[in-house]
Amino acid sequence: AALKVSEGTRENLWSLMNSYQGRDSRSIQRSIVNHVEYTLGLTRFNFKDFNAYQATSYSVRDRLIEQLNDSNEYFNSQNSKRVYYLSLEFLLGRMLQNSLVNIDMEKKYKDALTDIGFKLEEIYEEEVDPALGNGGLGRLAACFLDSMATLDIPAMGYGIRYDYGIFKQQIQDGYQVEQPDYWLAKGNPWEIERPDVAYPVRFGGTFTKSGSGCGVGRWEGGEVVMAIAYDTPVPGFNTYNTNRLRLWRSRPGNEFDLQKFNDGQYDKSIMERQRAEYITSVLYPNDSTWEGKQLRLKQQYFFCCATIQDIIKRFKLNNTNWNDFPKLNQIQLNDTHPAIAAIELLRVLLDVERLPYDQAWMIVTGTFGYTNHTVLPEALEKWSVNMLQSLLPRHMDLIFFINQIFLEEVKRRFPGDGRRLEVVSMIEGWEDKRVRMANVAIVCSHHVNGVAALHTQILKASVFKDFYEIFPDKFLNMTNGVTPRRWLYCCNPGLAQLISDTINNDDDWVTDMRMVEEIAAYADEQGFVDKFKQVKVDCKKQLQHYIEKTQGIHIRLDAMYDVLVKRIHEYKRQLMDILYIIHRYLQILGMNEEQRRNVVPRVVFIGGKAAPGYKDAKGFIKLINSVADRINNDKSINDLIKVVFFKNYCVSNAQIIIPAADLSQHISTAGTEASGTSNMKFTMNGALIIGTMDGANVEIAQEIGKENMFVFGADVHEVDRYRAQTDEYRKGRLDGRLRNAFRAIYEGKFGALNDDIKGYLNRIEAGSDHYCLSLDFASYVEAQERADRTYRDQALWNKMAIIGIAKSGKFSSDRTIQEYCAQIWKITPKRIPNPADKPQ
Ligand code: T68
Repeated sequence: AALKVSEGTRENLWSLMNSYQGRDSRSIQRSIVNHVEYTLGLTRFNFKDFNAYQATSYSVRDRLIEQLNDSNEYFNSQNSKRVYYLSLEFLLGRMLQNSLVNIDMEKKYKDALTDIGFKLEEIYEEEVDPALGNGGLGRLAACFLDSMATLDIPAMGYGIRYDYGIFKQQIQDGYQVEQPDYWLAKGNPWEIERPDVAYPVRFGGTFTKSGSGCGVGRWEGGEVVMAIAYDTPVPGFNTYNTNRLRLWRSRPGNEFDLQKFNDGQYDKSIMERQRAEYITSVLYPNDSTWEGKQLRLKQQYFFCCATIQDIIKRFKLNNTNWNDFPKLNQIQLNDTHPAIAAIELLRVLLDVERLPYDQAWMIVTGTFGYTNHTVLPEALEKWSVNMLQSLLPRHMDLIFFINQIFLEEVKRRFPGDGRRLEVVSMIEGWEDKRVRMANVAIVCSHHVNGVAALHTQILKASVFKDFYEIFPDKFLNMTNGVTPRRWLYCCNPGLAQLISDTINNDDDWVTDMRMVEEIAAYADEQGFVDKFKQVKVDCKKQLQHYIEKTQGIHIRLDAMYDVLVKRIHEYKRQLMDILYIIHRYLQILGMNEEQRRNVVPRVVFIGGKAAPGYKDAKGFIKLINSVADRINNDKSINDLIKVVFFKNYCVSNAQIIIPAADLSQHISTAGTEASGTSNMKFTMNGALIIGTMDGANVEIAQEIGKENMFVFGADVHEVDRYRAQTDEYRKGRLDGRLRNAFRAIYEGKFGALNDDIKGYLNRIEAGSDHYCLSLDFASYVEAQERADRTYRDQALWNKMAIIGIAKSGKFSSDRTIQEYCAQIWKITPKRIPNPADKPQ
C-alpha cells in the first residue's frame, strides 16, 4: 500500500515517524529501555543479562527494519533485477554482534550498555545459536547472504523456519547423544512474523489434463497447508543496503473437510489439521547415504511452492511481460534440495498463467542455476516416482514430459548412444523407478557449478561427464568463500586490529580482502611478528577458558593446538587422525627422557557431529573419546599429548576454536571433499593446514604456496588406481604403524570398544580401504613430523602463518559472489542512497 499513497499522505506518514533511530548514546539507551518495558513487559529498574540481550536485539532490529524497508522500496521503485538464493539450510550463527558490526555501531552500543551496567561481550553470550543447517552447505548460504548484502546486490534468501535446528550433541560415556535443539524456546528477536504474507501449498489430490503435449493441468483436492513468512533482515557491511531472508513456517490451511466436521468427528478433524505444522518441525540431519523420506520431500515442495508464488507476486508488481522474467529474476538452487522449484515454476506458467510450453520452458531455463556440493554417488537425491506421483502428480507428469523431450534431443545429437540416454535420463530403474534430482536440476538450469576447481573438474570428467558433453557451456566453477566479517573481523578482533593498524589504519580490507596481502611484507619484521604471536596467545587463552568452563578439562597454553573440526564422515577421515594419535602415543611411550624433551607438546581437538543414523561415524566418536580417556589419564607422558573431543561443534564455538588453532586438519581422501570452507577460515586466522590435495585445499596451496602448508597423500589419480586394485593387493601393503595402532585397540589399551568399530578396522586390515587410510598413512605421519619440526622453529612457523593470512584474500565470499554475479546471474550492484547522507 505504501507505494500507492498520495504525496500528501506520504509527507504526513514521514513526519509521523519524524526521523530514523538516533545513533547517539542516549537514543540507544532509550530504545533498549523502551523495549525492556514495552516489548518484554519488564521493568527498566530490574532486568537480567538475557533481557538486556533481547532488548538490545530488538533495538538493533528496529534499525535493520528501517534499512530493510528502505532498501526494498528502493528496489521495487527501480524494478531492480533480483537474485533469489534457495536453500533448505541457513546456518546463520549468532546475529547480534554481526548486525552491530555491519551497521557500524558495535562501539556505540558497547558504550551505551556499559553506561547502564551491562557488558556487551557478556550479552553476546546470551544469544542462542540459530542452527538451521548441517554444515558447510548451510554455512555457505549464510556467508553468501552476508556478501550479497555487503555488495549491494538486490537479493533474498528463501528457506524453512524449522522449529528444531540441528541436534545438540552431548557425550555420555564416550558416545554421542542427540538432544533436540528447540531454539525458539525463548523467542527470536531477529525475526519478523508476517501473517500477511501467506500462501497455500497443495499436496496429493488428483490432476486432470486437457490439450495435447504437456497440456494444461487442473490440480484439485488433497491437502492444502499454508506457508507463513518470517523475515530476518540481513544488513551489509559498510552500506545502507539490507536484504531479506524469508523463512517459511507451515500452518493448517483454510480449506477443510466439511464432511468430516459434520460427521461429528470435530476433535479428530482438528487433530488432523495439526499435522500441517509438522512439515517445518525439524531439520533433517544429513546422513552418510541419502534417504527418501516423505516428510523431507514435503518440506522441499512446501518451501519451493511458497517461494515461487512470492517471487511471481513481486514480479507482477511492476511487470506484465513474462519474457522479462529471467532478465529480472535469477534463482540459485543450493544443491538439488530445492530443485522442485523449477518444476513448480513450469507448472505455474503452464497451468495458472496459461503460457505456451516453449515460452514457459525458456523462462524456466533462463531463470535457474544449480550448485552441486557433492560427488559421492550415495549422496545424490533420487525420489521414488511413486512417492512423487502421489504427493505431486502434476510435477511427476511434467518431469516425464520434459525428460522425453530432452532424451529425444540427446538421441538426435548422439545417435545410437543408448548408454548415454540411460545415464542422463531423469528417471532411473525399471520396476522401482526413481527421479534423479541432479539430472532434473541440470536440464532445468542455464548454469551448473561446482564449488572448487578440482570439484568442478571431477563433475565434468566423471560425475556429470555425459551432461558436460551435451552442454559444455553450462558447467563452470565457483570456488567457495567465507565472509571475512564473521570469520575474521568478529571472531578475531585482535588480528583484525593488527591488520588495520599495519596496512592503512582503517577497515577497507574488510570488504576487499585482497588488500590484506600487504601484511606479507611484515612476515619477517620482529615487531609485527611479536604482535601476531600475542594475538594467537590471546585467542588460545580464550579457547583454554572455554574448554575449562564447558568440558572441565585443563589444557596447557604452550602446546601446539591441533584442530580437526567438521561433520564426522568416513571420507573426512577423523579415523586416520585418531589412529595417528595412537601411533604418536605409542611412540612417546617408547622414548627415553632425552627423546621426550624433543617432542612438541600437542593439544589435539577433534570435534563434529555424526548423523544420528550413521553407525560408523558414531563409532569413531566413541573411539576418539576412549583414546582421549587413556592418554589424558596417563601421567607418564606428562601432558605431551592431550586429546579433547570438542563437544557440540557449531557456529558460535567455531568462532572460538578457529582463531586459536595452530595446526588445522583437512585430510579427506583426494576427490571426496567438494570444497571445504573451514580450511579458508583457519587460513585467514593464521593456522597452518595439514591437508590432502582435495577440494579447495588445492587452490589454497596455489594462493599461499605449497611450502606454507603440510601437504600429503595420494592425489585423485593415485586414489583411483589404488581403488582399482584387489583387496589382496591392499592387504599386502597395510602400513605397519597402522597395524600397530589397530593392535593396541584390539588389545584393549583404550578400553572395551564395541565390535562395530573393531569390525571396521578388521575390514581395513583385510584390504577393504575405500577411503585410503593405509595408502595415505605413511605420508600423513611424515607431514605431521614436518609440522613438528616447523613448530620448533617458531620464527618460520609464524612467517608461514602470516603469509597464509596475507594470501587468503581469494577466499572471501565477496569474491565468490562477484563471480556468481558476473558469470551466472548477470547482475550488477545497485547502491541504495543512505538517507543519512541527505539533508532531512
Ligand atoms: C558441503 N556439503 C561439502 N552438505 O561437503 C563441502 N548434504 O565440501 C562444501 O565445502 C560445502 O558443502 C559448501 O559447498 C554439505 O554441507 C550438507 O550439509 C547436506 C545437507 C543435507 C543433505 C545433503
